[in-house]
This record gives sequence, structure tokens and C-alpha cells, in this order.
Amino acid sequence: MTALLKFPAGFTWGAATASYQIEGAWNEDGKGESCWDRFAHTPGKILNGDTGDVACDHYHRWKEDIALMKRLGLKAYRFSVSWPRVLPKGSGAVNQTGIDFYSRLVDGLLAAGITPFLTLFHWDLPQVLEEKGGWASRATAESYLEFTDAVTRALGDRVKAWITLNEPAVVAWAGYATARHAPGRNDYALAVRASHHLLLAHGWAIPVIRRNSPGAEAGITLNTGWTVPASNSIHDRDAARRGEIWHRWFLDPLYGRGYPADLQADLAAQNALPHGLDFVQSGDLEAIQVSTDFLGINYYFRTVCRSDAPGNDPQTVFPAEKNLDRYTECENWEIFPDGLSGILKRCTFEYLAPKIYVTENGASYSTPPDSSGRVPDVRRIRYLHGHIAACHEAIRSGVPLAGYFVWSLMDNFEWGQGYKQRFGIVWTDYKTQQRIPKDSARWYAEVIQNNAVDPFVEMGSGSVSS
Ligand code: IFM
Repeated sequence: MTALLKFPAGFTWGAATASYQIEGAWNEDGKGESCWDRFAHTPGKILNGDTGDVACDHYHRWKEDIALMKRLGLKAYRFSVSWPRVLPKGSGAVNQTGIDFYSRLVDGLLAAGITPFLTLFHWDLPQVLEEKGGWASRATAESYLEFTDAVTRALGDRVKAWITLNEPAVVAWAGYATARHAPGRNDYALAVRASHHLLLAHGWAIPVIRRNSPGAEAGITLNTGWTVPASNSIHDRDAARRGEIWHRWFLDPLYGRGYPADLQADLAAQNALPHGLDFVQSGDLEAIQVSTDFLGINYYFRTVCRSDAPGNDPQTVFPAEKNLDRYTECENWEIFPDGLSGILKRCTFEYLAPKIYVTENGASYSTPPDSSGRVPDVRRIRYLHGHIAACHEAIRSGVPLAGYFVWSLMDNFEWGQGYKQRFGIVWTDYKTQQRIPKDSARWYAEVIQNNAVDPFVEMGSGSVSS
């Protein structure tokens, strides 16, 4: 019999979600409009005209969702707070009903023995703030402090793990440069300003969290793909270097290195820095490099980069033959577990992150329930297995990895792709709101129970009832 790949005692096994993707109740109980409400309500922005108006109706079904998490044996649950539910106008008066919702959720999780990991901002900015410039405006970072103060004052006695921001690169680049996400702006110069104000918001928030939630741990979550050149040619290698803007632009200032000079030059060449770094004020970089307790890493796929000529935008290359054993159902998301161990090592040995959580990892496959009501999502099990094994290998190499959160607890609103992409280990029937644990949920429950994975994929029968 082959020995199991054991994880360290106390390893945090969890699942993650985000407010706009699951809550619904978009205009109930005093909640204000978010930039994602506005974006999704604008025709043509989201596939099939889907919106998060109802999503998984978690706002009303949170009790049964906690019961489900308990049945899966989750040790931790990562969720986010909807800023406009708490501060409908972005700043100023607190909506107590909104705070009470999260307070009940936290109490319910603790009663079920599940540790809450709370993300303060996972993309649903109050629309009123967006109208004043959104993250391209420094004032948004100031309002974010009010929001952080309100949430940490209310929940800081019970929540002991805080994540300031989820994937600031996606907020900045997809929201302000390429218009793929809310607020749908198409201006690289705005995106760079947004990236700075997001990082500043993070830096300013950490001392507030420390004050209102003594003894808690706090960090930030970045999305870090694994970017490699298609060949050893100087141009391809340069394309891969430029592609690293998604994570290096954020990791470097967070870990005290300031904004990387080479990426600044790339941005200037794209006219994205028309006035240089004029938005960086004295003291900002010191605030951003504030010491944190952990780094959150979201990892899904690798990117292979090619450039035909110097200065060309990095091109992403994909093998001519694509299949679902090599790719998930998200277009061009190549399955590459070694990229996860690679980025974990890089954050450990190059940036000296003191502790790391994989705060998201998972795959979109739309395998539906079969005639017996079972969801045999074998590909997702393979995907998760490969990446969890990569985490194990990283730990053996010295990475201080303390936990792993699967994305996602249940199928939910996948931003521009609406409900087409299904990342859940639990099937969501959007007509009835029934939740059905997929085979991957049963498999993951066994991993948690054993605190280990088999070195080879095992499609265990599991013991979770639906
Ligand atoms: O659904 C998203 C999540 O909100 C942020 N990280 C990536 C996931 C899959 O695209």
C-alpha cells in the first residue's frame, strides 16, 4: 500500500465564496447598489444577461449552507462582505441590518466549528463610490477604511482571519483597463492608478484590523498565475516577463521593493503612465509594505507567452489540440499543478512571505446530475488532487503553507460568464436552489477527514449525504 501524503497537523481545509457571487438579495434590507449590480443590469455585459440578483440565494439560505459545510467537514469558510450591504452609500451611515446578517453568519459558523476567513473586499464596490471615480480615485481608499473600521468593530471579537482584498490585479486590469469586469472602463492609465489605491487601501486597513481585532491574523489575497515563455528566445522570455505584471506589480510593493522599474517602463511605453507615478504620495509605499501575517494565493492555470517582435503585447499560446483532460471549461485555462508549487516557492523564497494560504483553487466543469441525482465530476477530482499534491510537495520543500481553500463551495455567479461556468464542489440547481454535493465534495470530505491525499487519484465513495 502506498503511503498517504499527510499534511501538517492543524492544516486549514476550507472552501471559498464571495458576496456578489452567492448572496442574491441585491436590493433587500437597506443594501445599496454595487458596481456589479449596475454592470450586470447593463445589457450586453454578462453572458446570457445573467445577474447576481438572486444567485444562490445564500442571504436567505445561509443556515442550510452552514449545515452543508459542516457535513463536508470543512475546517474553515472564506466568504466576503458586501460593502454596500454594510455602508449603502459607501461611507457614512452603517446599515445595521447588513452588519447583523454577517454577525449571524459568523456566529453560525463558529457554532458549527468552522473558522470564518473574512474577505473585506471581493469586488462589489458601492456604485455611489464608483460614480465618484471608483478605485481610480484616492478617496475610495479612504472610504474603504471606514468600511474596514465598521466591519472589524462589529466582528473583530469573533473573526480571527482577515483578508483585506481579493485579487486587486483583476479589479484594476479587468475593471479599468480591459472593461471585462465592472465598472467596465477601458483606460490603462486609470487601471494603474486603481492598482495603487487598492494597495494603499490594504496598507491603511491592516492597522485598523489590528486595533479592532486583537490577536487576529491579517493578509491580502493575490491572483498569481504561472507565466512561462513559449521558447527560449529573447522575445518570448521578454513576453513572459511582461506578463508577470499580474502579480509582480503587486507583490513587489507589498514586500518592500516598490513598483518594479521594468514594468513601469512597459507601462510608460503603453502610455499608461502619462504623468509618471504622480499618484504615489509621500508615505504611500511605506503604508503598502506594512507587515502582514500571511499571503493568500489564488491559483488556477498557467500562461505560456510568446512575442513575435520586441514590444508586442505578450501573446498567449495554446497547443493546437485542446481537450478537457488538459484544460478546464474556462477558455484557455490550462491545468498545470506544478505552477502552484512554483508560485508558492517563489513567494516563500523570493518574497519571504511568512505564511501562505491557498485562498482559491478549483476548476469549472459543468458535469450535471445523472439520472440517480449523483454528480460524477471526475475531472474536478483529478484537478483538485493534482493541486493538493502540489501543495504537499511545496510544504516538503519548505513553503509555510497553512491552508487550502477550494473554489468554490457551490456553483455560483461567475462574473462575466454568468452561470455558465460551474466551479462548485456542490451543484446549485438555480431553479429550485437545491444544493447537491458532487462526487468532488465527497472526495474532498475524505481528504479533510484524513488530513491527507493518496499519491494517486482515488475516487472514494465518501460519506456525505445530499
Ligand atoms: O470566481 C472567481 C473568484 O471570484 C475570484 N477568483 C477566480 C474565481 C474563478 O474565476
